[in-house]
Amino acid sequence: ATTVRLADYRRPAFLIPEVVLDIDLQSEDEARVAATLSVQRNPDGASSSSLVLDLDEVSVESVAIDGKLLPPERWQADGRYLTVQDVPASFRLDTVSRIHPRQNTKLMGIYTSSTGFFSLCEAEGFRRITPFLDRPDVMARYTVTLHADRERYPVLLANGNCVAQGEEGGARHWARWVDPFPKPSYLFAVVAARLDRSQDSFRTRSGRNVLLQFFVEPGKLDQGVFALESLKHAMKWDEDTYGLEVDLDEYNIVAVGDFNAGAMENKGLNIFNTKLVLARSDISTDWDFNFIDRTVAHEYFHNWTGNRVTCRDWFQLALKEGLTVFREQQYAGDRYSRAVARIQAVRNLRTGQFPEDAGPMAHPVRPSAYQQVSNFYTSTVYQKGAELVRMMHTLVGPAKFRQAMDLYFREHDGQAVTTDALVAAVEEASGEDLSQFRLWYEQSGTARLSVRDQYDETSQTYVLTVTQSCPPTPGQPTKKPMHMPLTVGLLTPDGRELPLRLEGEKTGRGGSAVLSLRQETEVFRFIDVPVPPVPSLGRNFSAPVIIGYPYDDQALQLLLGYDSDAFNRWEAGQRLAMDLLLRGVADRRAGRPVQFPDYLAEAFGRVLADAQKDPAFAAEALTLPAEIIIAERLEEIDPQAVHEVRFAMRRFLAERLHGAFRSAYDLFATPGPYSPDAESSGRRALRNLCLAFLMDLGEAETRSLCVAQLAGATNMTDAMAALAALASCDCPERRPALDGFYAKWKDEPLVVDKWLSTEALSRLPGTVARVRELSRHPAFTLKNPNKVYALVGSFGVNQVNFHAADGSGYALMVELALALDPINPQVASRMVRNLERYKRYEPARRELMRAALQTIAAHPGLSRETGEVVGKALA
Ligand code: B3K
Ligand code: ZN
Repeated sequence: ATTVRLADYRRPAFLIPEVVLDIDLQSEDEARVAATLSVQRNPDGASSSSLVLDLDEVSVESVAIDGKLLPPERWQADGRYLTVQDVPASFRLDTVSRIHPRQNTKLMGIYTSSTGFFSLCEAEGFRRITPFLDRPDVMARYTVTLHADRERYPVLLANGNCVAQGEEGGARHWARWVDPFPKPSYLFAVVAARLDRSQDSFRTRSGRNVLLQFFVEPGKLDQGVFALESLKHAMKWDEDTYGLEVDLDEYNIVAVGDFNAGAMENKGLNIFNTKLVLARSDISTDWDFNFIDRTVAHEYFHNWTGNRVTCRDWFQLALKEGLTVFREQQYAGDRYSRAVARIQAVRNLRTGQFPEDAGPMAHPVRPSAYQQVSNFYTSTVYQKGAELVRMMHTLVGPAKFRQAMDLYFREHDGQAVTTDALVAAVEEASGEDLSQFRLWYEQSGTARLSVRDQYDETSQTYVLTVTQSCPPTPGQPTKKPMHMPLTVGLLTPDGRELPLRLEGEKTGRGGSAVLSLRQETEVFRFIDVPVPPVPSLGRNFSAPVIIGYPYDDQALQLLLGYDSDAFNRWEAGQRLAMDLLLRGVADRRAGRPVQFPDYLAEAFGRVLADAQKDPAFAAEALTLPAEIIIAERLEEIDPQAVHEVRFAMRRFLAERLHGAFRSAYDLFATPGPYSPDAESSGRRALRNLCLAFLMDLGEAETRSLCVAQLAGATNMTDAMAALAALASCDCPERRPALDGFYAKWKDEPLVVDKWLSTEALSRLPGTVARVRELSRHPAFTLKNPNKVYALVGSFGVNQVNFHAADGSGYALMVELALALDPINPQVASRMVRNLERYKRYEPARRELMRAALQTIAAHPGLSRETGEVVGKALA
């Protein structure tokens, strides 16, 4: 396997400032691509007599320089490169090539979906359209002419503005698009399809009118209304928050059902997976609405953070993704509950990124080597990348951070830069020395903070001692201490917030202090502390680390009830439950009875009793740590034990709080017509959480309630909550509910996905066989990523059934991943990642998982994408 290294980065030998493409979509099977590139030797690059262009599954027919066809001995095309020999310093290169959209099941480059032709180029898909220097530091102005059948593909789109269009002989038509902004090839996009269109407009604060258009499969325009509203919100938010305006006359969004990613920020032509853009209350849940709003905003925010200022190379992916996820999180915090948005982001980090950081694919936010860049669109780059930006924001404060962003755009607009450009801008605008902070981009692994404290009554001082460490990760046996903010508060034993004053400070700091950690061990001495306080550590999750402090249950109950920081109120509840869950797992494995204390039920009961104040927060606070998060805390993972203990705790709470859950279920009914706003979705979240707890007891009365909710639901949130509860309940109502749901929704692909996923997530025995059966169901196909994610992806995170003790879940994963690999290697390698952490499991499962990985590794013709994952896992 070839490894690409950051250390080997060289500036391109040639630049291509202008690209003219003529794409003739002759049939679904074949398109002719004529490219005219203006090529210049790069004065800053290495000198080379031949031009080497990237190429992938493109057949090159002819090559000409300055209008003269080159004889075959002057150029060679192998599977990966087109090499043109003895080229001048500056010239026009014409190539004519053929591509095969319908055979393109990898869905990278130009491919077909039910209504026509679509494209996805990030990261290395443009080379699947035409030979090119397919790297983000080669930026060009594009002029694109598309030709296609007029009847079958009435909509022809590309980046930028449509400058001309017309009819052609033989029932065909054409359109020409010019994108005025130089861009890297990964932001290139085209669409030629039969689509319905709706339009709107946005007036920028400088008074320009921008045409907004939404394109979707015929008959589904009503499902695009929400996304267009989100787009306008996002445009306004970016003006208000960062002073950034949309820079185009026309901004188009296209929805497509076959798509490898969630969405793609192509300049002026965002292409979205239908799952992340189509919304209607009867088929989309509150969660879908929220995710769609954020994703539309995220792709729009990329127009500045990603498109105007882009990445020099793919090691710098977090430059655009970390920053854009951070902006998306700020947007969500402003539009919904700030605390709930933060809690959800942290839960994401803990379920996705922490395990990744503790496994064989662990890599720094700015990786230093990869085999396949597509394997590095990871939770580390996205979620941890956002946490790094957030830490800088916390360290310098919002005003300086905003100045830093202004500076960043002033200095780097139109450039392809490294992650350092952002750090340097923050440093320059704030005067803060971030040299040590840069280690965050280079070191992988989740850091630990071990916090100890001491109170001295006579001197009224309270001393916090914080020691940081970071476990070894692949290629990084030892780590240096990192610079990070630790936001803390101190509470009196009756729950009041103490003013904070560090020794040597003239004035106090109010109730929260941002402590700056740099040394391995740091000591903070607070003075004028009248009582032994309870520390609130890492408020608002100020750094992406694991904080260890010996809290007792009383301290946690105090924080859960009184901390002024909502995130840490939630965190206290999670710690309270986690301590008991871990004790439970230990007891169960030692053959001791698993029991839970009264105070747990009392603490949860108080949250429920208080829920009226903020139902969305209460729903988060009453959600137990996920199985994967509990597993992460164990020396050796026994997923069955984790599941049983967590389930036992749920049943304990459901029994003790039965009446409270039942009355909250009635109390939090949402009156009036459906709306996905924060308040009503919070009420639904809490109500459905009550239903889920009650359903864990499996009583006939609750089952009827659940069946009635499913039958009477006027929105998908309530329907799905009921269906998911029934799917994990061994009862006569179960099968008819699942079958009925499918029968009702079999013509709505996105709802069929929900059904597949619900079946695959069931905790009941028999799920492995059911998933295998569904993989042969007419509603399922390996060719559609959404179907694969719904069935196989959901199954892969099913902690009980994927990890079935007999290895049947692993065997099924091997079977499906190997069938998928030749069709869509990018998606297949993601599925295989469910096996990568086998070393963390108890011996029997460890061996079964290792054997599964070995079977995959030994498979002839395995893709490079999947090969990288299994290779690293088995190393
Ligand atoms: N930039 C795209 C990622 C596409 C990845 C395709 N392999 C989506 C996003 O982060 O906004
Ligand atoms: Zn992104």
